[in-house]
Amino acid sequence: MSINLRTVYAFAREMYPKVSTEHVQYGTAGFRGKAEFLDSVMFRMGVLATLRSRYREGAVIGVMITASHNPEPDNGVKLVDPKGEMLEASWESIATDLVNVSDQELEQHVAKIIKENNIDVTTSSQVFVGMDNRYHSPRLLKAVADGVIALKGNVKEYGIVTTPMLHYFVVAANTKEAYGKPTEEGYYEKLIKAFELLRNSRLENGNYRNNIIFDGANGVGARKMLQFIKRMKSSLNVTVINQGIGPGKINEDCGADYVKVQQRTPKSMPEVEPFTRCVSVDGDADRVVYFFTDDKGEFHLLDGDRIATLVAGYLMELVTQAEINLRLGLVQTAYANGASTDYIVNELKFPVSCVPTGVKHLHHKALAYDIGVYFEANGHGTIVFSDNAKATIAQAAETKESAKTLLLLIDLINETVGDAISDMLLVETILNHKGWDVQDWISSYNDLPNRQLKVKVQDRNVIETTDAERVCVKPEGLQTEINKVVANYKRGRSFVRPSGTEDVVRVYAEAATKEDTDNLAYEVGILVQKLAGGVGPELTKPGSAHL
Ligand code: NG1
Ligand code: ZN
Repeated sequence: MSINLRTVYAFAREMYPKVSTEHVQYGTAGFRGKAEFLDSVMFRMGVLATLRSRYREGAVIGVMITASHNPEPDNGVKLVDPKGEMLEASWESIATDLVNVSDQELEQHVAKIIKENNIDVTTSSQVFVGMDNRYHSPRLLKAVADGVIALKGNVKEYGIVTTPMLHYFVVAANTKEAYGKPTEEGYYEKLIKAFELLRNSRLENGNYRNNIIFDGANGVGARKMLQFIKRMKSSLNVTVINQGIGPGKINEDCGADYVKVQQRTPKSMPEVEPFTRCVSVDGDADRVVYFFTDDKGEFHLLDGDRIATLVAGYLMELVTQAEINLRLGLVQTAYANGASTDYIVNELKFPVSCVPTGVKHLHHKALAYDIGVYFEANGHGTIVFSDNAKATIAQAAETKESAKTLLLLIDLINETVGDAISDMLLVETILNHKGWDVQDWISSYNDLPNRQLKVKVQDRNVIETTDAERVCVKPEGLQTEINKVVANYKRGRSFVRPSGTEDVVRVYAEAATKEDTDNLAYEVGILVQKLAGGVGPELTKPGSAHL
């Protein structure tokens, strides 16, 4: 097979011309931005995925089109590596350069990537593409597919799928189906079978009730949950809200990000009994948080930290009962609630590490353990098991019930990436086994009040951080000022970092009381505005009328 790089240029010029010269960067989750500027980015990512597949000797590479929890007008693209991981870091800069060259430079630039990476363009390649249900996603999917075709690669379109489903398909194909069948049906089958065996027809237990409200964020998770319901033998009664069939927009006033950041129920929440278990996922269903309202109407959140501690504690119990020797560890980011870290270290006595934001960092660190549990506070996370862990557990399962349970849990968990639906089924399994309702779950420790703010600045990259983003090294002096402010608050902690997915600086604050937390976040936000080139209106002081 011979390829003609002229074709790439011709496609780009005629069908996917670059309409903006603004520099874009492959960030925490690939490229994101307003959909109307993304056609040329998508086409070029199709080209890159094909090159990467050839570079990896024909292994399947995934391309997911989604802007996750972002508003509806946004879209984005991220590449999935052969083992289901995020694109290797050194290729992120290749992606960034490729997307930023002009149409005229494109042909030569592609030739340069091929040469520098010794890519044999005569070999075959395979790219899997999936998308969320934004109205512009089909158009962008076609652009990715054309990028693959321009380089004579093979493309398989999965249509509307969740991000974790696409990761699963990639791994299933690359393991020659050892991980499962690379089809939508194969995915449902694998998860539902494990879930139903784990229920073992005991649908309710102790305080655990078999009903849940599922907020689908008007995204792809809602559609897929409906498919799960069709296939589950009423092992769980799920009511899906924000299904995406009404006027509601993806992630608008609903979904995991809204519930977590606003710390309130989705706007369209129906009247439910106090203490009803509810979950929210984000637009592409790779994040999940739980919440409930108590008998006084007060909102309570059970976020990624809660899920992580629940899962870690349970896995430890099973490993202990199975009398096997495995290294367990939990990975968090600076956004983890301080109370959760204290609980893990002091109560669970579980090794815990902190890494920079972004799943790739968490996933990577988790691989260092036999059983690595990782979760971001926003509900994105999963559990990875080493080959050694799998072999040890399989052997123990010949005699120990708890090891049998562990084997089923491995099937239920989507190890490739955070998977909202798989994580939810995992939490449901654990709560059922423990006989817990949300009150039992939330009483394991008390979250510190916390608050996030977004601050607009001229150039967010003036902020540089170190120590897993907990310390800001640039602009000079900002950290010293933050330290002074934090010192005034009991149990105060705050840090700032540039977002990798939005053009903002994020401020995180936690403290002993809600009032203190709001004030601390505000004070640090003002420092960012002053010392890091803030633009736009001044932040509103907590307690004032506009808040
Ligand atoms: P940024 O925008 O870099 O903060 C957000 C989340 C990440 C991760 C990515 C990818 C927070 C504070 N940040 O990144 O954890 O999930 O989006 O979707 O939640
Ligand atoms: Zn997402």
